[in-house]
Amino acid sequence: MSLENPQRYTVTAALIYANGPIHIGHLAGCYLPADIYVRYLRATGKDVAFISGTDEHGVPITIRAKKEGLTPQQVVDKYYGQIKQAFADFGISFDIYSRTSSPIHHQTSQAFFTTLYDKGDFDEEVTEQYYDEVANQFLADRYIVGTCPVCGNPGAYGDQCERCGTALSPLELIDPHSTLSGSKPVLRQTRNWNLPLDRMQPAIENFVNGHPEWKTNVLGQCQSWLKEGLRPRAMTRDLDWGVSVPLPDAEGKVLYVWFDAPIGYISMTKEWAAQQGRDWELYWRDDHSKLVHFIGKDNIVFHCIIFPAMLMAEGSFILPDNVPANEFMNLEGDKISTSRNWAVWLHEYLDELPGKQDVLRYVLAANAPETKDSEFTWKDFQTRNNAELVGIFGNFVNRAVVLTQKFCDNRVPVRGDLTDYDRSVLDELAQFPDRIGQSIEQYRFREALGHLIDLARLGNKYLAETEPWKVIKTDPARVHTILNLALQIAANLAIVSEPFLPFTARKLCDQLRIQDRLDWQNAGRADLLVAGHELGQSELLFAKIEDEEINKQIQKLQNAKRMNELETKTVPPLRDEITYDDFAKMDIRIGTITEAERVPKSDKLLKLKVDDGMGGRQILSGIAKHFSPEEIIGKQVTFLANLAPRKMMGFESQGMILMAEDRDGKLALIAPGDVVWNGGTVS
Ligand code: B3M
Ligand code: ZN
Repeated sequence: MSLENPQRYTVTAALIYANGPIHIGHLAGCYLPADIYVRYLRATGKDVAFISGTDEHGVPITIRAKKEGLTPQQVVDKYYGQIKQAFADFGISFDIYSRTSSPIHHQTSQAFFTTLYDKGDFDEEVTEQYYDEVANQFLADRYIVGTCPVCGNPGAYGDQCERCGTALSPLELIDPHSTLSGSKPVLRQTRNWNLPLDRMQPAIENFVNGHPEWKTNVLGQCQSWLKEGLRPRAMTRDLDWGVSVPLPDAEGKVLYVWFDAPIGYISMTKEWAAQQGRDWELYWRDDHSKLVHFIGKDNIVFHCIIFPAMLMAEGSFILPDNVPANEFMNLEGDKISTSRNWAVWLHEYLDELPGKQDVLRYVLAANAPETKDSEFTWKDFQTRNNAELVGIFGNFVNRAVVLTQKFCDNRVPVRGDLTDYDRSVLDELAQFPDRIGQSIEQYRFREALGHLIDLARLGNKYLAETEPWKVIKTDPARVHTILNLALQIAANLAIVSEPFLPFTARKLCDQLRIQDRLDWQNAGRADLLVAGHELGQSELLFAKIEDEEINKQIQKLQNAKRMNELETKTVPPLRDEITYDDFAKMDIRIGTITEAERVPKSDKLLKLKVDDGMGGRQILSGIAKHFSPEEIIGKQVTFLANLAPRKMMGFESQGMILMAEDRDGKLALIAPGDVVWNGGTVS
């Protein structure tokens, strides 16, 4: 069960590896929902610590370093700053954004390890692992490649074959070699410390089963792990990058990255509390604190099983109350992929669509992969912006403030008697804050956002039905009432939109000139703005996005895909060797195309007439997809002149046009175009 009436909240968002820039999938999966949740909690006056930072250890960092020709330290320094900035730019309102390379983190995770060690919670185990005698180090699974025993892929990794998807262990690879030195690794004995998850299974089951309120995608993964039976897992690794194991005889060993990283939540809370003069222990050791981990689906087992097991073993910390993990967001019909550059990068988005943070926040929240994988498309981005943000939200607010300028001297007008319709609208208004809040508290952010837009819809409908722009001619006092109500709805929007659209909420507050009274507790009221209060400058909250901007983004993605295909395309293998005599048999000549037409019922063939200096000949060539008849007439070509004639689609072909094919499959003419003798030979 979830904790009732918590006194404070410790909210964490995954500590992303500092090994690359971040994209919309990261935002949608974890950071945006966490931020909406936290902003809402703050608006309701709750005591919250919103904790995140970068994960700077583990093989993902060392591999990146090798790829970029940097040291691991240089890699994490480079990406920490970039990532932190991107989150700040999109208004992700962490209380602290730190890093696991900080001294306090090393110290905290080592102390945690020592506590478990001293209590005898670990099992020591000696195993045989691959060792690279040239690089002088044990090899992490990802540093070993070999042939996949299942599909024969010669480039399978020690943990997985990416061709057939099979999970592997390094010992299963055929003909393994080290990616560090290329040498053949040898097996060496090494000692590590295991967390006995097998023995802890009953306690973990108890914990998971105590939370039937968790999301079904999360519970589903937990149950499948538990059903398979938990196995002991080593909490130390033989690696030269990470938090060193705090034991006298553990030279060259570091804490397993999934041991130290979640402890990062604790060490970062300590760091924040020290800055703020607060007591960190309240956020981790008080039973009235609610701990919530926002993550993506690939991190579920670590946050729902392994970290809770560590916390239980340690004994002095609270356990997670909820782990509202999201599924993944796809992009234009394909999985987001850093290596294939199939992504919308946050820093590029802001360069190209400046000032549109809230549009992205809105579209990502509206399509959040809450229960299953979801999809981002630029067309949908445009539609949601133009129809919902501009057409509904922006339009309503703009009409309310512009009409107030025009008819009421830019001051909140005095409200007269209310009609039944007015009262029903105010009744409805009063229900929205709770409705939105409840959806947020249940981690249903899409639904909450739907309610928010419904509130703007209510305002729009109110103006459309009361038509103040017409009534002004006959009944100005009635218009004052209408606009007073409309402005109250706008002020409410400023409050309840803040968790989702913080930049817009700020602009709206400036336009309405409201700074205080913005607590969620006040939302739903119809007296947020008092009569006579002067409004600020009006300004459109959202702007229409034209096709041109969207097409540019789509084009950019397609270019990325093409570049990637080119980069990964390999040179085709050579055919069997031929002798000089084989070659000399070919009579290759040059001629000029004098006629060209499509062959009926064929989308590949062109029927060409080639001037070969010997009276001309007909050649059929499969180039119709690359050249139109018009553009090829008059071009010089090389052709194989002594190929035996054969029939194609009912026409005789007397030879073969020779062309070069590039990596992209595009054909190019190979005659220089200025040979003066048709029928000349190629030698
Ligand atoms: N660094 C995996 C990731 O970046 C891992 C998360 C740690 S959360 C404590 O997706
Ligand atoms: Zn395979």
